[in-house]
Amino acid sequence: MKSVACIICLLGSLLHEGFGLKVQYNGDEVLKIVPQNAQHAQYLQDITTELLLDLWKPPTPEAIHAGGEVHLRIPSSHVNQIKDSLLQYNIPHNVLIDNVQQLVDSHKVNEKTTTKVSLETYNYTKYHPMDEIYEWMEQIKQRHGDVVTKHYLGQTYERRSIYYFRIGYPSDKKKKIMFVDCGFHAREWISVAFCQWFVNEIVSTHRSNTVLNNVLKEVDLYIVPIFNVDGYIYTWTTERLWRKNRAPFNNGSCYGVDLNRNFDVQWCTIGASKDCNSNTFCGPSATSEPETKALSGLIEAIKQDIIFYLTIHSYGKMILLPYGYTLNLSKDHDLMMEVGKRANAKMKEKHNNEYDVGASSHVIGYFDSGSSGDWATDIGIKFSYTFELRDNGTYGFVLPEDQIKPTCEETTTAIMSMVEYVNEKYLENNAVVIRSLSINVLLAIAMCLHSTLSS
Ligand code: 0X9
Ligand code: ZN
Ligand code: ZN
Repeated sequence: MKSVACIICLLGSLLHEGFGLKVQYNGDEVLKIVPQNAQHAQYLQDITTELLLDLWKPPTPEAIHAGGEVHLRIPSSHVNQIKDSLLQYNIPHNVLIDNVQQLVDSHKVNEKTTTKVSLETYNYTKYHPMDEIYEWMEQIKQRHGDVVTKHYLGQTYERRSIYYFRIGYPSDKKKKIMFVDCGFHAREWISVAFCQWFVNEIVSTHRSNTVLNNVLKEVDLYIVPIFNVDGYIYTWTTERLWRKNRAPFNNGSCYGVDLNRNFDVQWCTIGASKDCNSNTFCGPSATSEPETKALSGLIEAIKQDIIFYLTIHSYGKMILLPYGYTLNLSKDHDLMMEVGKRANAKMKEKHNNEYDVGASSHVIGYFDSGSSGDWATDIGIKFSYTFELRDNGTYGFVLPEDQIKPTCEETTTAIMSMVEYVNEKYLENNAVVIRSLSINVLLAIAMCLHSTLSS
């Protein structure tokens, strides 16, 4: 009798815990390590490859080099051994996170919500599970039909729907487009939180904000709030630190393509892996993944109208320009730097926080190929930026919820400066330009008067 009760109890707790499949990070540490020479770098590459360790920065072992910061999660079982070798080889290091599980657990407060999602009470300073985000998208569409339409982008590997919003006022003329996507990498939760924040910001201010009001007459914002739906769900149910999608390979012996290595641009030539165990697995071929097919299909179809392509990641506090696959600069690099630096300066005014702005291969410390940002540039989209939001590694992918608000505020400020740029340079019916014109005219008159009077 006792054993029956015990089994029932066990079954119950298994059900409650999602069959107890959740990967635990008890006692795991994230170390910041700075290899001083080639041997140090080699040692770090060897252990990450052999032990299949979870690299947080750079995302791929080949990219570890002397002088470059390495952020590495070490399972509790290996912490002492690895710290000992680091000391023995004199490799400088310190602890960024001393118990990953503890940090992960601090975010799980609202995991099981029974209350129905309502826009009035939706908390934009919390991370939300996928079912709530689906419900939120539906409600945004219903409530804000005056500016928002919701569209089907395509299907994930596990056959879930990916959606995007088109935000703008109806117009007879062909509209320009600013495209924003979030949630490429599953564990980068702040990215997904940002897109929700940003959409909310637009639907709540589009009438009162004159620039936005003006821009939305001639420009549509396309926003994909969450691209890698399967991966994101997996980070909630099973493995918080998952990065890729959930496509199986080699008869299910390994899973997941890095969606930011799967685009058809210099595919898998550098900074990507052909090994499906790797966090930067580029997939069996370019655009092999249904997610990649869906996004590149939509963007291809509207690319003549897209002025800005923005893709939101974390972490590292960077605004990255193409390219990741070469040190060469893109043809509009100087102009893009100007616009990027301006966004950064505006952002600094918000919370006195600055990001690094520059070509990806020059700034991030590693190469990559097959990224959506580089692909967008090479199909002819003029402004393509990859944002890496907060932080710099203190919490890394497990950014505490109290940083959602400041992060989203500063990022909104940065992107709004790009919206202002579009307003200034690309719109026919532009209030600010007209006003600045008349200021110039006034100035000219004043100068004429001045010179006539003083002569
Ligand atoms: O490596 C990546 O995919 C991105 N960093 S992350 O830590 N979020 O994974 C950066 C991609 C930037 N590359 C280009 N713009 N080419
Ligand atoms: Zn509205
Ligand atoms: Zn990312």
